Order: sequence, then C-alpha cells, then structure tokens
Amino acid sequence: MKSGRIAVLAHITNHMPTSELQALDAAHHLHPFTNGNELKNTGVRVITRADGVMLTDSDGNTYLDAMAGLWCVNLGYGRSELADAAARQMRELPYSNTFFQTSHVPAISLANRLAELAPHDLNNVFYAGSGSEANDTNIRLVRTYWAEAGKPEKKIIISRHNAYHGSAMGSGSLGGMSYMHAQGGLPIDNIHHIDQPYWYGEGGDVGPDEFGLERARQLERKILEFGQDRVAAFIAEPIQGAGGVIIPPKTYWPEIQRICNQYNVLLIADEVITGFGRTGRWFGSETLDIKPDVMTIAKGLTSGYAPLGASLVNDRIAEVLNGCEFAHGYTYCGHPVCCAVALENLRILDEEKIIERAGRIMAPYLKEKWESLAEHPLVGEATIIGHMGSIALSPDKQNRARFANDEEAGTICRRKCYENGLIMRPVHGRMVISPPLIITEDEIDQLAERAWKALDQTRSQILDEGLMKSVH
Ligand code: PXG
Repeated sequence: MKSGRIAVLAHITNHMPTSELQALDAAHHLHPFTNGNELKNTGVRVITRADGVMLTDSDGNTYLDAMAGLWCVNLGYGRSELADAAARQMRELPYSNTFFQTSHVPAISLANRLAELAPHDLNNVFYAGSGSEANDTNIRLVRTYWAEAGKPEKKIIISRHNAYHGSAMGSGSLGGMSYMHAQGGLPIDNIHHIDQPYWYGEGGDVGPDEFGLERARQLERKILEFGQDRVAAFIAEPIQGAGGVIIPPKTYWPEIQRICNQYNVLLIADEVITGFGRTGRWFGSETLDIKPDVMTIAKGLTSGYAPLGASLVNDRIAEVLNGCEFAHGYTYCGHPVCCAVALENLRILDEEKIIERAGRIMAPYLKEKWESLAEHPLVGEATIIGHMGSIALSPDKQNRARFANDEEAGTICRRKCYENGLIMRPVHGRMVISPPLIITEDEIDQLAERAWKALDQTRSQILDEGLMKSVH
C-alpha cells in the first residue's frame, strides 16, 4: 500500500463534503462511457442512498429515478429481504464453483425456477456474471451448437445497427453502436448488421406496417446473400432499450419469426432489459409473441442488487450441447450469493404480484400520462410499452424532424431533468424512461409533471441559444 492511503480511505464516507468526494473520485476512478476530463470539470454526482423509486445524493438532493438505475432495479430500492438473502448466503456458502462436477443449492434452485418462468421450452440455464458475458456466451454457444449438429459452416450472426448487447469484445460486436466499433478493433469476424425497425426516425413516407415488413425482410436478404448454411443466428432486443426505446411496428416480429423458422436460423432474444416485467409480462417475448431459441437475461433478474446474467436455451440446443464438452465458463457462473438474491427477487416479484400489477394497472396509467407529453411543443412523439418509454425531441414536430445537434438538445434536457429532481436520459435525440415496476400513481404524476417542466426549460434554453435547428 502506498503511504497515506489508509488515512484517506478511513475517511471516505457518505458524510464527506461533496467536493472532497468529487476530488477523490476524479483522482482514481475511470468511469464507463464517460469523458473523464469533462467530468473532472463538472464534478461527479455522488449518490448516497435510495428507497423505493427515489435516490438521494451527497448534497441531500432527491431524484425520482425514472431509469431504475440502468434499467435494472425493477423491484425498487430498499428491499431488505434481498440484503438478508445475500447475507444468509454469504455466511453459509459465499462461493463455490459449478465447473468440476459440482453444484450448489442456489444455482440449482434458480435454474429450476427460471425453467418454470421462462416461456415454452427455454428450460436450460447457462450462468454468466452480466448481460455482456451472457451474450459472449451466446456467440460461442450457437456456433458450437451448429458445429456439433454437423453444420460447422453456420457461424454468421446477424444483428442490427443501433442495437445494444453489451460491451465486451463479442457482445460489443453484436451491438450496432458505430462509436463503440470505432474503438478497440470491433466487430469480431462473422457478425453482420441490418437496419433497425425505427419507423419514426427512418420510415420516411412509408407507413409503419410496410416499413416493419421491409426492415424484417432485410434479414431475409442477408440470409440469402450469405446462404442459410452459413447463418447461425439472428440476435435482437424485442424492444431496443439503450438505442432509444424503439418499439417496432407490429408487422416486424411476426415476419422476423417467419424468416428465422424458414431458414433454420436460431433466434436469440436479448431480454436483458425487457425481461422480468419491463414490458408488462414476465418476458418481452410473451408481450410480442416471439419464440426465441436462446434468451439473454440479466439486470431485472436480481433487480440490480447483485450482478448476474444468464443464457436460457431451448431443449433442442441443450440436448446437443450436453453431448459435448462446451469449453466455456466464468469463475462466477452461478455465483451462490447472486443466485440467492435472484431467487429472493423472483419470489417477491411473484408473491406480491408486482409484474401483474405493474402490467395491468400501472402501465395503462403510466401510458396515459407519458403519452400526454406528446402535446409538448418540443416532443415529436411519446411511445411506451409496459414500463419502458421514450419521447423524441424535435425542433419541428409536424415533420418528425431531428435536431441538428441531437446530443446537445438531449444533454440540456437531462440537466433540466436533474434540476427538477428527475432522472431521465437522452439517447440519440430521444429521452428514455424505465422506472421501477413499483412506481405508484402519485409518483407517475410527479414523473410526468417534472418531465413537462424540464421540457419547458429545455425549450427556453434551446431558443435562447439559437439551437432550434433541424437536420436537413
Ligand atoms: N443486452 C442489453 C439489451 C442491454 O441493455 C446488455 C446486454 C449488457 O449487459 P451488462 O450487464 O453487461 O451491462 C445490456 C446493458 C444505457 C445502458 O446507457 C444500457 C445497458 C448497460 C449500460 C448502460 O442505456 N444495457
């Protein structure tokens, strides 16, 4: 230990002045997806505690967390049962592996519970530590499946531009964020992207239904271009989250399903965000009537209280994989503490009927309030499904125009949201929400009021600064 460290660490607590916490953070903490020097200038926001849907920062300000953290705290903050489950498990068996012909009760119980909850025959669980890891697993898993099934040429995985599937080499390659591909040598080989079904932004004069079919048929054209004997899988989020909560036209998913079936291409539904109640049912695949062969889960699986991801695979794939040694795994596959937390989270979601209540009672209320934001002069459209929604910021709403500088408009709006005690984040000209599923009517009212006020203030600033300019 370098000299002086112990003295500093002993004093870093929630009660320290914000400026000191900011300086210490700036000194040694590298943040994800962040320009560190800019952050040093503005000073990081330090969150100290949370309860329900509310966060508190080191200055005592409170915020309604309309993002549920990073789309993950489905159960809301402050459920001590999850802390107790973790503590119990840590005392009993804090770690044990699942590699060498061993297992343990939390991993066994959770796999069985997931098999009960997951739709149709997604009965088999391969654990990971996160969504990124699970999607990296999926790349090797589907390729290994086809190789073992006698089709080693089936290696290509097709994904979509503006998809988000994680940040590791494989999952970042699956994702379609061009600014991510620009760093560090992505994408890896044999991953290709088609366009997203984003009618509002890219549909032009074509109607949504026709556009949905057209975008789905890009998959068919890609498969035919490579030959179905070379295409292993298609991966997609049922509803793109990090891409801006893009709800596809209703024609899209049935056509994708037809194409995957027809050409013997595995369908991987990345339900890292849409799983565990986010769309009003347990899984987005149920809401959108999709039948995936593989499903990626993470986030809401533990409500973010512990890091855990998994790939759920159907019986046909599991049978083939079980016939070989799949040389893949992570130290923390099925970590007992994380599995115990997940089990407790699933127990509460189920016994307190949180998903049913959120989907049937609160989602229609949230939809009504959220869609009323479309009346705001700065909002081109407001869309929502279950508890994930977005609004498009527009300088000219009649023409579905985008801001010349999307990012600047979004950044101003995010700041105005914070100033009004609301956490909502910008993505390519849209502001997105995914509140905890336990949000109440009162809190939904506050969310909508604060959002409207922040939009007013954003508009004023945009007008003052002469930024009301469209892309031409
Ligand atoms: N798939 C999807 C659909 C995701 O949304 C991942 C995989 C990767 O999961 P991990 O656990 O490795 O992060 C995600 C994660 C954002 C944001 O800013 C979104 C995610 C992560 C961090 C930030 O919207 N999604």
